Amino acid sequence: PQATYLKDYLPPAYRVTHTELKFDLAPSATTVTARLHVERHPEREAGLPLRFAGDKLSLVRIAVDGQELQADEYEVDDEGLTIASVPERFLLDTEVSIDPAANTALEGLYVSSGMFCTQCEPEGFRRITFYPDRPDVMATFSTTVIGDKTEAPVLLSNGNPVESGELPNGRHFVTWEDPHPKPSYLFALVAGKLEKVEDRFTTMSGRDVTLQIWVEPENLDKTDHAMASLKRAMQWDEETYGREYDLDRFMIVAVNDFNMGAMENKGLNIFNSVAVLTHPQTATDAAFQRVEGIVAHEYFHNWSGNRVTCRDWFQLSLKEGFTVFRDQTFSADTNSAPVKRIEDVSFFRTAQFAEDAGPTAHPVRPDHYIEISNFYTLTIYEKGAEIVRMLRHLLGWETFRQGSDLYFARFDGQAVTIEDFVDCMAEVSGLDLSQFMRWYSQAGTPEIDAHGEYDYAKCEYHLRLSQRTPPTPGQAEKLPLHIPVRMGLVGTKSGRDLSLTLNGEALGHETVLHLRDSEQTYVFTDIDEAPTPSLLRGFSAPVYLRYPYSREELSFLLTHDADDFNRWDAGQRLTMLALDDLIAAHRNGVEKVMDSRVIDAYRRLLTTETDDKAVLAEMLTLPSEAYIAEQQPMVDVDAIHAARVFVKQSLATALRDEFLAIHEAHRSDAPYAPEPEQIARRRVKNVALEYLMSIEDDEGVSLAEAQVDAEDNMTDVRAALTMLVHSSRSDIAEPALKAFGEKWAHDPLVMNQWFTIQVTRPQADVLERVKYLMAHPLFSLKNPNKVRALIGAFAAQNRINFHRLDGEGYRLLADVVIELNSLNPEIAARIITPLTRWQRFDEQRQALMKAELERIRAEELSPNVFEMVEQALA
Ligand code: B3K
Ligand code: ZN
Repeated sequence: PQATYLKDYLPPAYRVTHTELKFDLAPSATTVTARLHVERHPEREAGLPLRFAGDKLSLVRIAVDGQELQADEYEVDDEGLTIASVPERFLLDTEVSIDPAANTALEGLYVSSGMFCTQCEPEGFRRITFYPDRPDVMATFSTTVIGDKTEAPVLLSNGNPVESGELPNGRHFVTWEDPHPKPSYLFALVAGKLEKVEDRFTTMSGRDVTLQIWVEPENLDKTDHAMASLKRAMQWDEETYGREYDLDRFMIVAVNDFNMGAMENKGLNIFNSVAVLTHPQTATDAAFQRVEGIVAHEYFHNWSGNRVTCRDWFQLSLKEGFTVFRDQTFSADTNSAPVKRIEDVSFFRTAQFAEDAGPTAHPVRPDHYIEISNFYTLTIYEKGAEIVRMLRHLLGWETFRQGSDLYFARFDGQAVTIEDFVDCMAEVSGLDLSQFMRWYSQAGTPEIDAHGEYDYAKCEYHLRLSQRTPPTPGQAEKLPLHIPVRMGLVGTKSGRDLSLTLNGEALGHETVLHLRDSEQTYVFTDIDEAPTPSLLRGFSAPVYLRYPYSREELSFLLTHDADDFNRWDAGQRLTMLALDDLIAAHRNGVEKVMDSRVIDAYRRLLTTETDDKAVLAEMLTLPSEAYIAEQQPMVDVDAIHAARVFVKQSLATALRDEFLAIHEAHRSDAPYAPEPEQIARRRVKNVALEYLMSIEDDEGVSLAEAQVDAEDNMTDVRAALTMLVHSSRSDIAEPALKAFGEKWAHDPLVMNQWFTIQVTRPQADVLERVKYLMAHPLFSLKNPNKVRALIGAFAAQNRINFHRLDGEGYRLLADVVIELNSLNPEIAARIITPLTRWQRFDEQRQALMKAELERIRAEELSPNVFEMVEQALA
């Protein structure tokens, strides 16, 4: 496979201004007839051959301006169609035949649970028809869908329906017109036995929009939350960004087989069923919140992505980074803002940091790729969002909003670049953002070392910050970045933020330092008591921050920091210091001793009244094994697991009564609602129960046993069932699992949870369970959700067992990768990730993991898996 380079970008030789499609649907032989209005691109020279992409298409007919082409006038190869000579402007007619039923890659047109659906981003449209399948070709679309009246009573595509009718042989058709020019990746078609839930929204200028969620009939009772979320998102985007919806209808469809969470096709968003369906009995609080975030994310793309799109796929973060930032802010405004930030950052520091430190590290704007589908990564999405967030910090909200308005106004209807976006921000603020642009081109997580000194005599506080970004594959040398460091100084006596004066300028109680050099010292004057610095508040930049905090200082910040996020972070740091000691003790075979300061800190948390229960739940949650691993120079999976269990059990033993009391205080009889206050209560309650279950406290076990039968919500049921299955009480766990499995056998989304609960149990016999479940009639490698729920969860969340020293965990994953490589390359290339991180482990595991990667490399590989394996073994 060949790499594509950003530096080689050229506009296309020919573009399409209007696209007329006709689909005659049949599962194994669908005919796609296309009439494309083609013209030479004004920036390219005349007389170039025409080259359109096409993949797995059988060409039936081809004509230019109505004239059938002779065999020597065109050529079709594995990747597309070439016509040596075409007019400046012409109509291209083609007819191709495709096989949706055989499409297990789930790209292009495929069949999922008997219904036809599409996924075109990034390069799936070329599996539908010959086309300049690139985002800088934007056309209006007119699409006629013909299907069987019984098999496909509902026929959907982008835009507005303009005509429909009956056809011979029990068939019918609907014609859709999308007036907004769009790239092919935003095309969508759905046809099947669907039913809808409908609602309305009136936009700020008075447009009456019909909102529809289309699902299989048995899921009609699971759409309320998605609909409510959609309406909130539409309203929020008007109020916050001045963005209004632009069609008369907005549709969401739920499909069972889907590679990602969802897709923002113009006017017809297609969702993975797990990202849209919720019901108190089948979905957890976390699932409700995820649905809200994803519905909003896809909706927000209507402007950040669809109206203004990407010039080429290297600019992917232009739409994804900005849209993730928008959905994060939306969820923060709708729920607890500090908790949303804590959740996002703990995930980021676990998973994106790991990516940025591994062999697949890449810049937010990569300069080359082999398979673009491999670049829908945490770096492009989440680090891209952090960059946009930094811009917001640097500019302030009002100016940032002006920049956003300018961007949408100036580039509406165009396919643009990351520079175009950042230039708008520079223009409205007058800031020089040229150094800032390095965030897009340099991979790797920058490290900031901070040192502080208080000069009693002069009442000065000196803060020295230095930055460095470690080398990453292909990027040995790094330049200093422009880093916003939000900070305050907390008076050690008063416990309050001190007034900051820097270079004679009074800055209030908090400021944003612009770190631009590799080392800078800031002298704060008139500081009349010794402070403890609170740095990088709210995680104001995606960096590692090192500061030699003592445990006393961390305990102090945990109580007094005015920034909730940093208060939480102080707690995490304090626990991490204890964990570090325990990991070392485990490795050296010495007795583990629990740090009493951590116990004291937890006692204070458990016994101090607080309004924000959601923050409390986060504070009580121990860092995950994956998070702890990211903080270690070399990952010792067993020591990390043992140390974390030890901390949990020590806290549970020392604070048993406090946990019981907290559990009791947070129970509630109110009927389930997915609202922040209730969600927080359940979190606190279940976190407390988890501690009690870690020591299999009798009272804790009875509480868990009773909770498994909670009728009205999956949050409590799943939490309790997980605790039981992960404990040694199989006498209770096994019957409960069985009952659960029988009760929910008809609901695939619940059964996926049933798989996850079992494959994440820490017991050593779990691998047999994984294999057994892979043979379960409800499991299938063809369904990405099931692969993630079973294989993905085992490899990512059951670290001690995945990393077994006999290599059986690695072997199992490699076998799955090899099988998926031919079925669904995109999923194969994602699921392989844990194996690519071999450098982080001890020699024995390194050898085992590399051997599995070599075994995969020996297969005939898709470009997706090929690129991952080559990077991992480079
Ligand atoms: N834009 C889609 C990504 C789909 C890519 C699939 N290979 C989802 C999203 O970010 O909204
Ligand atoms: Zn997106």
